[in-house]
This record gives sequence, C-alpha cells and structure tokens, in this order.
Amino acid sequence: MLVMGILNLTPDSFADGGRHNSYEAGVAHGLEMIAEGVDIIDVGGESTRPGADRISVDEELSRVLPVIRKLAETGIPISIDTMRAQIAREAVIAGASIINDVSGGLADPDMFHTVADLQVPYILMHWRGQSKEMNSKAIYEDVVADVIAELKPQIDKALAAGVPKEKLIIDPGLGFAKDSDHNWSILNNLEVFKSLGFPVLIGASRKRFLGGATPDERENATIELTKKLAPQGIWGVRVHSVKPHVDAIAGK
Ligand code: PMM
Repeated sequence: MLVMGILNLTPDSFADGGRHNSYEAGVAHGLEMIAEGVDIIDVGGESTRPGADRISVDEELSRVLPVIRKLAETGIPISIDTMRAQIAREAVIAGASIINDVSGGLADPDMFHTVADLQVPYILMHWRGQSKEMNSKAIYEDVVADVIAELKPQIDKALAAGVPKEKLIIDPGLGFAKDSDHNWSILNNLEVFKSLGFPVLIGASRKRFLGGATPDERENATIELTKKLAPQGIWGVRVHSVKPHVDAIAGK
C-alpha cells in the first residue's frame, strides 16, 4: 500500500501566510516527507474543507507551480490536487505525474479531455458539490450503493474521453458530502469499491469522523485505520504524517 503525503500550500497551513515562506516551508516539508519514505507527494493549493471559499486560478497556480518544479527535481512522483483542468495541465508541465481531482471530473468540463491528452494517472473521487454546499448534500438511501452509482458514470465519461483504463484510480471521497456514519459504512465495505476493478485510494487522515477531541487523537486514529487498510488490497492512503504510516504498513 502506497503512502501519499499531503502537502497543502494554503496560507492557513503556514504561520505567516506569506508566499515566500509557504514556498520555503512547502519545499522543506516535501523533502522531509521524502526522507521519511513517502511514495507520492500530493500538492494542493486550494482548501476543500467544508465551507471553504474558492480561490482564483492565478492564485492556485502561484501556490503550487514553484513547489512542484522544485520537488520534481528529486524524482519523487507528485500528484496535483486540483479540480481545474488548467491547473492540472500546468502542474504536469511543471513536473507532476498524477492528477488528483476531488470532484471526479464534475467541477471542470475540460478535465477528462485534459487527462486523456496528458496520459497521466487520474484519481477520480466521489463528489457532490463545492465545499460551501457539500454538507447539505450528505443524504443517501444506501451510501455504498449510491456512491458506486455516482462514480460509475464519471468513470465511463473518463474512459469515453480517452483516459486509459489502467490510468484510473478511484476514491470514495471520505468526508465529502458524507457524515460520520456514511464514512464508516464506506470503510466497512471497501470490497464493493475494489470490485469496480480500479486501484482504490483512501483519504481519511485527521478527518472529523475519526473522532477524538484533539489533532493528536485523530492522528492516532488515522494510523490505526492504516493498519486495518494495509492487508485489504487498498492501493494507497492519503495522509498528513508519513513515517508513522510507512511504519504501520511495514507492521512496525
Ligand atoms: N481529501 C481532501 C483533499 N484532497 N483527495 C483525495 N483523493 N481524497 C481525499 O479524501 C481528499 C483529497 C481534504 O482533506 P485535507 O483538507 O486534510 O487535505
């Protein structure tokens, strides 16, 4: 199971919110993750937390491109966490080699054609709407069946646009238009997601549904979850801390 380390380049991730510092701090954090054994670094410039505002394309580009260029020099695979086709394209030109789209192709009508053109792996996540509105969309008849039923047409559209089958990775999108019970139902039924025939990525790291009053408690719960996922044939976990997850997968 691969460890995808999160590198959020949003101003609230850094003490002073300044651009120069976020470049320096972002690169430093990326190098630290590499030293700890990360498999993929997931670089994102736009917050997708519930309630978050959108930022401009220029702002997103200026946050992510310099850091991608620098970290790509190390040879470690970099994914770009974006729902915008233009950002995906420029990030790949800058050195990213995977596109991680939390909207699963729903936010930008150009995304699937861009991915097909770039011929890079594409993480297609289940999504129901932008951060501002997603909590009100956490309504399901049967969350596992409904999420699968909504992932399938997006998969079909990606394939029809020319994204090669072997380049698709799916993600049930924990916390995106899902409450705590929904997230746990998904985690308890991962074989249904695996049966679609694509690698499965899980992003549970420090999310609220894990419980715990403090970030430390949520981090510990994330590590426990990684231990449970490792023997289940899951392709990768998207996590904030790298070393504890590398160790958990190695059975340490
Ligand atoms: N979660 C967040 C951002 N990007 N990408 C994928 N593929 N899967 C996720 O679950 C996911 C993601 C939000 O979490 P963060 O704010 O802690 O980065």
